[in-house]
Amino acid sequence: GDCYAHKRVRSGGETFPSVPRFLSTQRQLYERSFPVYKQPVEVGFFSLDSERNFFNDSRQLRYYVEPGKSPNFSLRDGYHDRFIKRDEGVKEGLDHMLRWILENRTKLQSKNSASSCALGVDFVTWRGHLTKLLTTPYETQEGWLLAASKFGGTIYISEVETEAARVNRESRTERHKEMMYWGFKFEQYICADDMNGVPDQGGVVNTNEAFCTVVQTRLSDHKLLFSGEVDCRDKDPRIPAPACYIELKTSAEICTPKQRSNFHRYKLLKWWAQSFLPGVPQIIAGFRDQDGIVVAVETFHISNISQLIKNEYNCWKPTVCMNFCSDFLSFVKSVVKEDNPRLVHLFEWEPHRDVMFSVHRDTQYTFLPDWYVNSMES
Ligand code: 0WD
Ligand code: CA
Repeated sequence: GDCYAHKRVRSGGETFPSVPRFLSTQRQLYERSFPVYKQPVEVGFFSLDSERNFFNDSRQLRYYVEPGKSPNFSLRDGYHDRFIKRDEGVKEGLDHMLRWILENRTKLQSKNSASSCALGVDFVTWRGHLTKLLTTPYETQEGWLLAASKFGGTIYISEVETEAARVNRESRTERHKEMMYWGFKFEQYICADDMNGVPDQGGVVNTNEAFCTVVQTRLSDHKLLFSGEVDCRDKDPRIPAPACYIELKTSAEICTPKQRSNFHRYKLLKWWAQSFLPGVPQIIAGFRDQDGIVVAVETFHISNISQLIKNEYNCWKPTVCMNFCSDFLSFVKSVVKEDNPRLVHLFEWEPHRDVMFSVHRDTQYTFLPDWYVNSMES
């Protein structure tokens, strides 16, 4: 018969009336049929300019200009003299998204008017936080901390930097810092500011600038509203968002079967998760050598990635990623019951462990700003 001790459980530690205290991240628990994931719909967008000012428009949206198969871009160019880096010590939390919500709430409310809660969605967060959830069952290096607060019936989820991530950030080598620039430089080589323009390869790279799409969708019974940064779009104005968007990536050139296998097993998982969530259909990847020269450019269609990886032994599965995310959101809903913008449940996870949480009232973890709470309540 059943031996409970040998059964694998997704979540447990219940005390009456059944609030689970942890959530397992073991892959095999999430190998079931693919959950419902509605086609993401773009409900809006916003821009952050060179000084990180918010604009409720698409002024920072750029246009893709095809680079050709082997373009010889030097990604090191401009690192010392034409690079303005965003201050990563400034923690913005969900603020830009909240600003967008305030300025567009009538649009959202009329769209979701049948719903009981104010915004008509269960969760508000950044796309990047959801990407971390999708990849959790396969992650062995980096843990995460996600703060959650319920306000007006919606649960807001905002990342908190882990100690380990802070130490890593503050101890990057000069080489690593330069390599982080390479991805932004690649964008500059193939993006134009105007539909009929050409890339300005001699311009300044400023990582304060961003264009973000805001999409609405549903995962199982979780209505989601999230925003993600988009690198550029196809020039053809007939393609609607988010199908017109293109994600740009750089990666080390692949020279050996081992490197190809690692690329499929680790990098494609992160690339797939990030673009699948907002419905971005393709990735343009620049493969570069040790000296930061782009030696090849390849297109990856998100819908083909799961086929590409099927030959890898013991590889990641999209269904595990999506089912884990869905179960995590159910877990959060079961834990975060009190509607209170100053109350934070801090969900924490370390590789090879279960997801746990702790409770914080009116502490430094409170992240919904007064300007947002007051404005939503009036
Ligand atoms: O303060 C924080 N802890 C975070 C802020 C964490 C995650 C995101 N953000 C903000 C950023 O300010 C950025 O404007 O959200 C925006 C992007 O959100 P996202 O799309 O949800 O983030 P993600 O999918 O992780 O990253 C998308 C792109 C990255 O491109 P690549 O190709 O490397 O994945 O956004 C950029 C980066 O170019 N990016 C950031 N830019 C500034 N600050 C950050 C960040 N912390 N994280 C990613
Ligand atoms: Ca990118």
